[in-house]
Amino acid sequence: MGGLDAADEAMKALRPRARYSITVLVLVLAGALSLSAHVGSSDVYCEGDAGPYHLFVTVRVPQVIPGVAAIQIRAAGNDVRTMEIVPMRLSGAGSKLLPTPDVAERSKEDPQFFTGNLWLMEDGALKVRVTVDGAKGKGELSVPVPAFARRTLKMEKPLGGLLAFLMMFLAIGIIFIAGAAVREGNLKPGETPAPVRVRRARVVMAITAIVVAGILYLGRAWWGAEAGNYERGVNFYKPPSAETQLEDGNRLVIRAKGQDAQWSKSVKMVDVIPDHNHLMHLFLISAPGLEKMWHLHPQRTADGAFAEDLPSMPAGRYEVFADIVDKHGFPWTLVGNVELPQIQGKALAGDDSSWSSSGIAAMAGDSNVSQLADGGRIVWERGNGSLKANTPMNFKFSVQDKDGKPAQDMEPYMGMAGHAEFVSKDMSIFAHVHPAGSVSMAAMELARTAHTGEAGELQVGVMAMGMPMAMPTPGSSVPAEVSFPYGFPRAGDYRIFVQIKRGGVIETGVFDARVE
Ligand SMILES: [Cu+2]
Repeated sequence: MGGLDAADEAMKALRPRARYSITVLVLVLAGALSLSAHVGSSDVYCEGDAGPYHLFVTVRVPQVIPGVAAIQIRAAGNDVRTMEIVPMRLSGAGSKLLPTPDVAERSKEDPQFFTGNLWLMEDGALKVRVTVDGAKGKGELSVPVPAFARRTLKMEKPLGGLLAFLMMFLAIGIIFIAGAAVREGNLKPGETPAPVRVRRARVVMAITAIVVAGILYLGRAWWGAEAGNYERGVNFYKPPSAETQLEDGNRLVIRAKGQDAQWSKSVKMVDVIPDHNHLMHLFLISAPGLEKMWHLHPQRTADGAFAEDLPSMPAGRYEVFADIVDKHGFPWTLVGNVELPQIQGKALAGDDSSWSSSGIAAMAGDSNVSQLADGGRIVWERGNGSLKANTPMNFKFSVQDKDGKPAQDMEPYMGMAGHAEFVSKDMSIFAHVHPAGSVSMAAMELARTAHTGEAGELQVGVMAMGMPMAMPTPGSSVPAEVSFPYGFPRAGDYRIFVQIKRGGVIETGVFDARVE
């Protein structure tokens, strides 16, 4: 492994050293509300196999780090005896050291449902390792968790008041104690202190007061520095901006710019690793209205930017979401927008795809059928209940041919049965999700190889080719039903783009969802 590298050092520098001050802030946290980051979607939803046991794992990532992550695990079968959970670094030295795992508690009402709380002490690319023991022996599943502080919690007024009062009480108390010690320290009971002692006591009290004031001043500066550090950490993990530039009429160049100056030193574009076949997944979504969408795969340029020769596109304003995964397995989504003129470009090729509305332009509130160009359709098996925010769900879609029968010509698209993008109407939430969940496939692969030891070092080349377990290999038959584990981070209107491949053609189904 060769120890920590420069990027790790830079990340460390951002991390507050004293955990205590932050811990106090954590304790003040009452009722975590969830906002911000895949973009706006920080909870982790993952479906996978721990050996013979099929699990649906939800990790509610805390808003502050260190903080407590709530873990919920549903086992598909009822043959699980015990379940243990433990947080670790995704890869590198920390991924091989084993802290003592916690036992996940089985729900009394629902014996297939397990919950637990884990302290996440560090930010960055972590994973939660789930170990299952049961009727079919042992199994293990590692779920990548991007951990980062999303905001600084303000101290509540009553607690602040109480702490200020205690501080003043101690500060003034120590001055009087010092004075009393000098004045009356070795007097016999009932004796009055000599005037010289009284005078000396006053001098000592004055000196103590100056020292105490000095300590308070330094303490305040220390607290300020810690808070500043923490604040920089929060900025560090905010979605970086995608700075775009159009060259030669149709070449879109994208540069990443972090919200913190340290970001570009830590996350180097030359180190970005491929995630399901591509270094970058670029989404251009027409704004407002989400009536058109392009899913493209720009190439990295020699100077650390990414560039794509755009296909023909109408003029307009587009929101830019560009997914990359850094070398630690941490997923970043660059966010921006661009005003494009009418583009005369090449035809779509390879894994690139696009969708534009024909008829169902406006977001419909709720919909469950999406017509495809060849007469087939995709149906969202959404059930009758209303959609609730922050609820783990399995989004099931069945693909039908023009006769309404399950499609027989399904093929893997970038190694998987499907890709889904969940986008809120105001585009403040964007999540690119797969049948294995909201985690990046590259991180999933890092997590897997790190614990089996089968790769040892990060074998980026192998990872680019080797498909993780959730990916069917080309040639194998892909079922006509695809599902995505996910949960909407908050109430509102969403558009879901479901992308599959049939008979060599990439098709996009579009669904609207109103979430309560
Ligand atoms: Cu994808």
